[in-house]
Amino acid sequence: MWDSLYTGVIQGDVKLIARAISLVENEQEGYIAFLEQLPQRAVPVLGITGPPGAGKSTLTDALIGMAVQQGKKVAVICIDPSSPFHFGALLGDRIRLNQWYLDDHVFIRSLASRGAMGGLNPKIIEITDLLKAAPFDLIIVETVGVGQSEVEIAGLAEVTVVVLVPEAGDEVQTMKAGLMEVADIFVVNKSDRPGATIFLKNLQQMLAPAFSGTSRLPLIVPTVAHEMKGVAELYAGLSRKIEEAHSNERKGWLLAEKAYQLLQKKRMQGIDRRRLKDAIEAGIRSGRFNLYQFVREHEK
Ligand SMILES: Nc1nc2c(ncn2[C@@H]2O[C@H](COP(=O)(O)OP(=O)(O)OP(=O)(O)O)[C@@H](O)[C@H]2O)c(=O)[nH]1
Ligand SMILES: [Mg+2]
Repeated sequence: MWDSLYTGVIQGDVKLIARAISLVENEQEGYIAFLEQLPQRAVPVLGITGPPGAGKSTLTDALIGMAVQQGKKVAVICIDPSSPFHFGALLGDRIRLNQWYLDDHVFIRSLASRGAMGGLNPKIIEITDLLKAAPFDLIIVETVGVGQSEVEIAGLAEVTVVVLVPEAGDEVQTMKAGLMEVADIFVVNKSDRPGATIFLKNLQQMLAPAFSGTSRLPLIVPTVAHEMKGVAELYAGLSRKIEEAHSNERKGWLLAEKAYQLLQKKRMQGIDRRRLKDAIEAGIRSGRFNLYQFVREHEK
């Protein structure tokens, strides 16, 4: 079974790619050996994050259009948060990216975010690596910026785009330091809305001192995604950032970050809060519970 999946992935058979993703997601026996066999092609991964409804899917749609026009093949992963404050994401993406579902230059897959912290999908590293073995020229991962996801995306993507909207004024004043560090490009989408010019200026003023003297000053690109305004500029900026990412030391850091996360998951395997609580309660009932002794016994 894995042999035919291997061939299918390499050849870009979308049905077999979809099946391989499901099997990896479900940790089907043999999946690690399968991943180890896959060739690692240097396909850039682009992360798109930002608050709910900022226009990430509309931008993704526009970027797919530009890439396809150049004859490129694109894979898109949409992470649907399973969190209660974001209903209907799946349907929204389906509708907005609809036109691409039947295009053989484009592969689209939705994955659930299963992390308690609103993070990405637990197998997102493995799944993007699987896609890198297939004949795609660009991989886009769209994720709603809640909880940990926007910091996680930066550990996954060569280039991270954070999409903001003018209404986010106050949020940006108190922008999480993490968000500022992860962005290679800030898109100010919905620039047709009132307050866009002031917002843009404030963002520039806020970022400039933070990055003065470094070469990592993020680009700021205003867009009106559904009218394709600014999208060509964004695409050009992206291409430049992707090239930079290939030529600098970021590659080593990215791989280190991935190795760290994979090792962390492996070491934490079988450790589960509910089971810990049950064991602790049993210990308390027996009248001999000591936290440090408990931890030492569970280290192995
Ligand atoms: N006025 C205006 N509306 C826009 C713009 N870009 C997108 N929209 C609209 O904003 C809404 C949300 O767009 P999406 O692309 O689904 O946003 P998203 O960030 O992918 O949303 P989630 O995935 O649900 O978080 C849609 O109704 C879009 O048509 C823009 O530049 N200006
Ligand atoms: Mg979306």
